Amino acid sequence: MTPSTDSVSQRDGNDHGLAIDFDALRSIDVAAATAQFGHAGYLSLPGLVTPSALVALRKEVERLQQRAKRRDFEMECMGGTPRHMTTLGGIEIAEAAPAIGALYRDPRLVDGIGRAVGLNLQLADDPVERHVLNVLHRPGDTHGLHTDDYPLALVLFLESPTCEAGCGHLEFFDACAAGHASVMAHRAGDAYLLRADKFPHRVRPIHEGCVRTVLNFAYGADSIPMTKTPSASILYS
Ligand SMILES: O=C(O)CCC(=O)C(=O)O
Ligand SMILES: [Fe+2]
Repeated sequence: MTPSTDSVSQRDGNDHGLAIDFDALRSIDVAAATAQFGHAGYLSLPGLVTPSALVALRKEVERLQQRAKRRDFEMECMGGTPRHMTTLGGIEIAEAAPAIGALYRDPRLVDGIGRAVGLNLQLADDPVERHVLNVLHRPGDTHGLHTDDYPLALVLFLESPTCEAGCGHLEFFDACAAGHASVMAHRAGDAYLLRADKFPHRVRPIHEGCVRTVLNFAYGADSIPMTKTPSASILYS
């Protein structure tokens, strides 16, 4: 599937009440950020979700969790890697939490992150994959190694383990530097951008008492062709 062709300026809606830190996006050092993202495939956006947006998003997600589905299986199309998590796909999120859909489309967000990574972004045309909820909450829960279909993932942390064991850390691999893994810790309120179609990534398992809740926003980019896999429809339908 190809990215949607609607232009950012035509998109609706800043009226979602989710005041994430758009100023921080505007004040990013673009040259440094694009260089880092181009090289590492990753850009950290600590504190992008302001304390008030965190409260509001958690309220939305609390409602969504009633609809979320438990998943325990191996994803064949991603090398049989494990999925032990509770998820909700974009169609249900759009229905039950329209504010999250409006934030996903907000030109201040889309243009801000696009500028930071030097890409002209497009909204994902797949309503299932465009914004998803991933919750790790049982001992051993993990989101196993995979790549995404869409090139850019923006991951927003609503809850994140703070234990010493590294539960829920993001691990991603540079396909060009065989075997080199980067490991990143994030706190609630943090966000990151990942070149998710190119850098295989996974979330390390959590143990008893840890909870990790994220929203993942997926975007296409004008210059990057994509290959659709069945993984999102398996995990989020
Ligand atoms: O939870 C994360 O940090 C990564 C999420 C992810 O890889 C995905 O939803 O495709
Ligand atoms: Fe991913």
